[in-house]
Amino acid sequence: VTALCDSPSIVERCRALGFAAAGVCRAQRSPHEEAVRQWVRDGRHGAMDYMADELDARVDPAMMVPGARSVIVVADRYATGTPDVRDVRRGRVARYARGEDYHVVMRARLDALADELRRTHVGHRFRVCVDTAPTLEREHAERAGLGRIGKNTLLIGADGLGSWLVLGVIVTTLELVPLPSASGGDGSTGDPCGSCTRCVDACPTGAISPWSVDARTCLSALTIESADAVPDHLAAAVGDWIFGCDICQEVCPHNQPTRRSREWGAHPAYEPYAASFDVLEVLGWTTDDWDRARLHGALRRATRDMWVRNAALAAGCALRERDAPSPLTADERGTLHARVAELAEDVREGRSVREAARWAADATAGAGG
Ligand code: B12
Ligand code: SF4
Ligand code: SF4
Repeated sequence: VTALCDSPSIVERCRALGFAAAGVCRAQRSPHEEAVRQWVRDGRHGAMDYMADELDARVDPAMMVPGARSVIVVADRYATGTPDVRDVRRGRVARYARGEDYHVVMRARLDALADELRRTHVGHRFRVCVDTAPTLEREHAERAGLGRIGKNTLLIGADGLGSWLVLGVIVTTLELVPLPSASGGDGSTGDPCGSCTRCVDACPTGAISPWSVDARTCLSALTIESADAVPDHLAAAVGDWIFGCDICQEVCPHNQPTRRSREWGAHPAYEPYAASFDVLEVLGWTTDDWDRARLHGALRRATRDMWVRNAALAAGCALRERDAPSPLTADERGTLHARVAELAEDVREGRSVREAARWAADATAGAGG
């Protein structure tokens, strides 16, 4: 086993740990600091109050880990982007959450790496972070050569790797020499989009302006991060998403299957076991049912009320859907409509659930929405 003495040996160890891509960059203050602060000033962080906290640390790793000199960045590929077989009776889960919880899967391996580094580099600090600390993971990844940031704000790996990636970092006081082409790709930097605007055009709520996402309207934020009622004008955009949204990645040319992209595969831990949920079933969930559904940590980020609210929105969309590939039968429409009408009147339910159910019940029970 080689000692982890330099960047190439660390990247090699990351690959051995099963990461699709890994790299090293200097810990530096964000050149986009002002864009980050403006995003928060504009309220584009929506319900995520934590994004307004610790901004100084978020834009400067040395504020998070005093004396930070380098960042080790890794990526797991969690999906290949195979199109879903869709059915309006089932609410889709965003691909990153369909298998095991990436926070757990990545953290276990990054902790092992950090422990090894602590033994070889006594006196240095190594802080592991998978969404768990205020830092700009995509920016570190871009700088470490894992890919480039697209207009949808996601990190797109080079050479067919695409954006079905989750990221993790180790911020350290250790001085490491950056490896710009560590992704195994062409190491190129700059704009991966050119004149393409597919994600901007396809986003059902218009949440994307190039290189910025508005979390007040992004379905991912509305279904996973916000416990509030979803305004009527956004409800119809939910479609068949019950947890998160993948549209801005599904349409991206960098995620279309090619021979090279197929070779990358996906890490086996993310093999889907919860790709979609029966909408009517979720509409009937009690808190105990939610608990018993064996949702992993990432899926439990949405509470029982949020799941039921999301299911009510998906039900409203299914009831309004005229051209679905597998439209509801008259009986199914009746049952779904009765359930949302019941929820809308149930005073034991919170406002977000009742409002979503009321919006769904506004669709007529008969054929044609
Ligand atoms: C908050 C957050 C969200 C929010 C806000 C999204 C956002 N774009 O910021 C919400 C809830 C909407 C969200 C949704 C999703 N998220 Co999220 N999210 C985060 C989190 C925790 C922080 C992101 C952040 O710092 N935002 C701050 C704002 C200011 O960033 P920004 O607007 O993108 O601006 C930056 C750049 O665009 C750049 N920039 C600004 N101007 C310009 C101009 C040019 C030309 C360029 C090149 C760059 C540039 O400067 C800014 C600073 O870097 C990160 C984890 C982390 N700690 O990094 C995960 C993270 C970004 N999310 C992730 C994922 C998987 C998702 C979803 C795909 C999940 C889903 N399917 O539902 C969606 C995708 C939606 C989307 N298009 O962004 C992954 C992304 C992996 C990847 N390939 O990039 C991350 C990295 C989590 C992880 N550990 O893997 N997320
Ligand atoms: S995740 Fe969905 S709603 Fe959010 S920016 Fe992407 S396409 Fe738009
Ligand atoms: S869809 Fe087009 S504009 Fe959007 S990230 Fe992909 S290449 Fe860039």
